[in-house]
Amino acid sequence: MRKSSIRRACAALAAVTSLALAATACGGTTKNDVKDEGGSSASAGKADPNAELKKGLTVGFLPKQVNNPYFTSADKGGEAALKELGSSYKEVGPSSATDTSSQVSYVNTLTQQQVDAMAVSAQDPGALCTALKQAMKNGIKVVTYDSDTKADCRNAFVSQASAEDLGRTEVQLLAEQIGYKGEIAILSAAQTATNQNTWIEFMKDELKDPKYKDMKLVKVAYGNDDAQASFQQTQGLLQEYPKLKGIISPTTVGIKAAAQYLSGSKYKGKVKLTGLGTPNDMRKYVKNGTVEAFELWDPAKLGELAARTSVALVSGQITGKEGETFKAGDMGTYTIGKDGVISLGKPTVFDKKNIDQFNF
Ligand code: RAM
Repeated sequence: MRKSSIRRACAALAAVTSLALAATACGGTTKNDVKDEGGSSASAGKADPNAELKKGLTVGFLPKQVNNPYFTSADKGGEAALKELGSSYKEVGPSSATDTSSQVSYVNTLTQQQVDAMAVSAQDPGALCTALKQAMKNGIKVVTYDSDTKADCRNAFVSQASAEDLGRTEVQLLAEQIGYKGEIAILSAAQTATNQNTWIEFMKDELKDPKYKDMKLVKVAYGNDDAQASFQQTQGLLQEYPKLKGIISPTTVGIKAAAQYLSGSKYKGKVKLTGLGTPNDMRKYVKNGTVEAFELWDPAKLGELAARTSVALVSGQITGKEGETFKAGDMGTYTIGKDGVISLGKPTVFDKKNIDQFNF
């Protein structure tokens, strides 16, 4: 029996006390009790690709932010997949994308509740590490999705697309729209967000190419995935840089708020806007000429893949090591890449020609 009462007590203790205290109080824990002591690089045991998928599991989803439509779609995808697989879903999470301490508490709660796996979109790369490692010590499989932590703080990361592709293509999209000339700015989410910061690094690298020599990145602003703050940051950017030619907002909350601001201003159609948005949020701004093109993946598919990865880990089909493969239902076969990263696929670019074909 995996969940002995001793383990449950130790898990609860460990989640609310320091590691050292829990280790002392629960001393004598055998290697079999502690299934997995580390993340992707340190996962114990060997994968058995033919292992049967377990049923009756509970997987907890912990998004960056619960009241963000992007995560509502993503987590619904996870919920539907778990239902199909005969397991249960639960969702917990903060309402602000900058409430890292709440995210830590939610990890501890899921650990105390002895879920079988948790799927986490990290607000901050390092802040959750201690809590996530504690969860793994208690035999809970940890998958990050959308926004990663450090590689040794989880078993696998389900990534939306190649971070490099996303960063570079957003610069390419904007460059085409502004004719490779002029001042540009980035409107991001939280300053600590692993996913946005990784993409921004690739944007900066892309801008080093001589073909962008007449483009200048003047500022990276942060709207914290808050609609009002993102709206105000957009307004502030245009006040500070009246010659601004374009904005990249690699966040669904940010791009929507920026589009809303531009659409009602004298800058509509003149200051170009691209980035990552949902077709449903952006449709009206594409149709009214505020936005030409932007991109995204299907959030529900990301959530589905996070759920299927969680169940494959708990079932022992994979451990998170590079090269392991597993079948993710109708989504097909996925191979784990370097550092335990599983990539959903390529994003879609939306514009007025194709936007009506999508409903998310
Ligand atoms: C927001 C969040 C999320 C990001 C999307 C594109 O909803 O910041 O983490 O992946 O935008």
